[in-house]
Amino acid sequence: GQMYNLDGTLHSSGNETCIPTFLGPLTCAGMVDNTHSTWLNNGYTRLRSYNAKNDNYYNECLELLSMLLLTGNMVDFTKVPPRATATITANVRPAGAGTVTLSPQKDSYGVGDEVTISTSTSNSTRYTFVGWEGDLTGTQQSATFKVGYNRTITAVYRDEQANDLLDDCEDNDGLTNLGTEWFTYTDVLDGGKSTVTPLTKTGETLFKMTEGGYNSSKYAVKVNWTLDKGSFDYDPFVGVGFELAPKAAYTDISKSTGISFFYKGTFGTKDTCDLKIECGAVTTPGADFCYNIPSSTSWKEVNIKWSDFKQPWWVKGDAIATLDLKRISKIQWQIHGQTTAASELWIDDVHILGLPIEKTAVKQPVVSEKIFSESLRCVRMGANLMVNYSLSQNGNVSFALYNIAGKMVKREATSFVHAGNHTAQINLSDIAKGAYLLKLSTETAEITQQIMVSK
Ligand SMILES: [Ca+2]
Ligand SMILES: [Ca+2]
Repeated sequence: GQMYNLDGTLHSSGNETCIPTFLGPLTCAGMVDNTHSTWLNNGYTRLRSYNAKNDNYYNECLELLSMLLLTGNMVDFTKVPPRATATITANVRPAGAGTVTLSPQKDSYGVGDEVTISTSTSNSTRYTFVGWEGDLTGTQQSATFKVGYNRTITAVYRDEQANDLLDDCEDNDGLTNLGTEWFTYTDVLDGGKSTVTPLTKTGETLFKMTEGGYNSSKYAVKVNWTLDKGSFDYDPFVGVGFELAPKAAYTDISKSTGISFFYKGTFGTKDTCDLKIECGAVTTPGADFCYNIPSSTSWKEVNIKWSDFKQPWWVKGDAIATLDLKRISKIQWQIHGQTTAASELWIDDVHILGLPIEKTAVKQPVVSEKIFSESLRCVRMGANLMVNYSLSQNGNVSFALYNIAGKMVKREATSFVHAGNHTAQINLSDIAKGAYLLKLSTETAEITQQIMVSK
């Protein structure tokens, strides 16, 4: 079960995924005087953190009711008449994608009235309806409900002409359309024993797509994992994600409004999948803004506004940050939990909504470069790759090209080179299209650079 310290924080022996059964009353107990404001704040913050979780019958409503009753702030219905009317505010996102109709259409509805809400697009070749957001869920374009409270409802559309596709994976490389890498990671460096397949390694092993994507497409991102905490103190984790800029640099995505993608995957009942944004404004480890992704056995689309991302429930004080969209380095799906479950997650058709993404030169008949060291640069000249590099001392130098399976496909003979700047020429005419790693080796150092060869 769940245990609390008397300041409202979780007790170390407590189980943080359990339902917060008596947290509401406990929090109320902190209201006796203002010396217990930390206790009250901790309890309130924790209650709010449960809004996306299925905590069954001890839900937030009961918690809040108990708080209201115990504090005397509960409305006295013998004196105050219950709400008789409510309003419905309807929006469309992105603006201009369509219209929303309420039937009957009124400024104010009587509580208990039945209302049908429906949406249609302004341009069916351009916009696809994704679903309802706010005070209505579901993916049917028409829905009927009974009025009970003021609702704000948004019809969310996907703009098929928006040039914001991050990756549909169809080019079957380990890179996004920004030219940045997909990657995976585990808790092994923290003492955990979790595994993820495929496992990438910066600068060495590229992510590999899997056949069988959303909507009968050819490829998608897929990871398999097992969770095992080993000697790690906290919940074991694995993750998959993409960089927005190479080498953990920050990118400005403030022109965008959110992220959409298709996924399917199942997470154990005690496990969670969070979509996390790595932002330069967050300096406390683990305090990243995140959004909970529920299990789905079939392909499902989600469309999330940046403002829906929240920091974890335990974040307080200096760890509280603002999501600065001008300083984003990566976005990743992290699965963490308490089981040793093995499962899988598929991801496809990722859009950074509203961010203009011009597909990089990866598909053009050139070699796209990615610099891992300032001393190694590649430029395509016809069928040849011109490799510019510099040596700090005289020595023997060799070049080798590896495919993403790690197999050497080409090797240039070792030669003795003096210190300074040099250019080597590697013929690529017999190299098949795809992603490769170029490795420069001396007696004392190795430098690798990822290159894309397109014909
Ligand atoms: Ca790609
Ligand atoms: Ca695909």
